[in-house]
Amino acid sequence: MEVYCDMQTAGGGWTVIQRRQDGSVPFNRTWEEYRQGFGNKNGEYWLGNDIIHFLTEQKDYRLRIDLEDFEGQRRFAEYSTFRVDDQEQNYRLEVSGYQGNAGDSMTINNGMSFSTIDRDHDVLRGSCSQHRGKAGWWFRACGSALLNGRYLGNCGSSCLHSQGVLWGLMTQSLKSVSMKIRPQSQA
Ligand SMILES: [Ca+2]
Repeated sequence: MEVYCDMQTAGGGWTVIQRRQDGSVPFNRTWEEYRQGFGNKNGEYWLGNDIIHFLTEQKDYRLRIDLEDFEGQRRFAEYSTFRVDDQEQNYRLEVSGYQGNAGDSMTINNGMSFSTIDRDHDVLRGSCSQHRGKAGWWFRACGSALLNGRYLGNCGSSCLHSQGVLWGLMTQSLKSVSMKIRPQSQA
């Protein structure tokens, strides 16, 4: 299994589990595709829920999210604990210990199962995935931040923002995002 490693950001040693940067890879995917992973390691991808589970089961991991908008504004969010359960538990998310300057848009998803367009595990009657560009995510309700939304590009106010790539204090659909993990024991 090949993955992209970020050896520069905040001490390096990060395994990148998700990356968006140009919209070349669609993220409106099925449960099975999110399970296996998709995209390519030198560009945009989702590593795959099985692998993310496998990694985060072996050791205690932290999560870092780096974000950039089309005006060059860069922010980050870090979580001291990040773990994803197996498929039997619908890849339930455990996340806590926010720090950063991007705002905390993940703690609200703590304890939620993963949802996709074809498997709805959010708390609402409808499908948040359907409402949010058919993305896969640990939706609780449909209004949450979403890093696997549609890559809308630099479309300003003409965008349907609710389906975009959105996070916390970043008000536009984002230009680039990466989610990366590193063992807690690593400095
Ligand atoms: Ca639902």
